[in-house]
Amino acid sequence: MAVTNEQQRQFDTDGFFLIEDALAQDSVSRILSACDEVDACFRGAQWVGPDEAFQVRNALAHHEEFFKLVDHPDLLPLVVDLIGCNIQIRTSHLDVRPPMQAAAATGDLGAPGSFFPWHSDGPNFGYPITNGAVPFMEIKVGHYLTDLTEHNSGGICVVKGSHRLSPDLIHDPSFQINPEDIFEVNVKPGTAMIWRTALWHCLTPNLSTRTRKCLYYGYTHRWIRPSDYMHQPRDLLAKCTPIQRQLLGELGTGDTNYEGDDLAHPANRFWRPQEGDVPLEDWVKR
Ligand SMILES: O=C(O)CCC(=O)C(=O)O
Repeated sequence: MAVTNEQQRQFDTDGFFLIEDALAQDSVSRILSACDEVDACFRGAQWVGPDEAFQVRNALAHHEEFFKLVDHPDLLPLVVDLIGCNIQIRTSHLDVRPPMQAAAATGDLGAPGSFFPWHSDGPNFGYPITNGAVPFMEIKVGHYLTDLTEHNSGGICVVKGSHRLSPDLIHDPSFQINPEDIFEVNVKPGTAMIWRTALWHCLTPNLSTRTRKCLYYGYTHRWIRPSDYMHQPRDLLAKCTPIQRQLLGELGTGDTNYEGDDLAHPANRFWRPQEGDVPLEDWVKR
């Protein structure tokens, strides 16, 4: 529907691509205010100090501005093109990273034991490794809301092409990441990154004077369980469109008969969707 040949090539080869101005500046400003509201609400309650990095999971349920990004009209078509239509959100998170002391920049980028070591995303016990790599399980859309154009401003770094390697190598002391493969995501506010979460990633220290704020939305196949929720709050689901309901892990019809009526042959409708369960499928066909 939407992905260009060049984006697809970058996604397959490097594991990610960037979209400048994915969010307009007025929208970035509104989302930044939402970040501050959510931060004010959760940080104190979790005893996190004002200078410490802070994360809120299942962010989409905590502010209307975060919820709106679930089915962004320009980005969702890219996601669906890349991973398919039988998908849901596994996780959504807000990450807030205040400036750090320069001492935090000593040591190697992403070293084990550092403030943010190299890793790829996955559940406890890991994703299965198939032919030496993680099968294509998940995409994240990262929204960068603050200025990250300077080196060491707390931006994410990814290792190009690392989705084609086993994450076990991250912990192999004899394996050296080629410095030329490390890409520091130095971007303007409003830029989005679409990436495979099997990519190895870490963060640079935030030695800028600005607090870095960003949001992530991870989309995965619906036969995988979400990590942030089993079911989203009822009041949130009640206001969803069928597509939003699907993305929030429910059947698009709103039906709660998840296994069908055949007691002898129950069939989970995430695995075997019935008519209307995957509204994104109809949307693609339109
Ligand atoms: O960019 C960040 O602050 C954290 C990114 C990350 O580690 C993740 O999304 O898994």
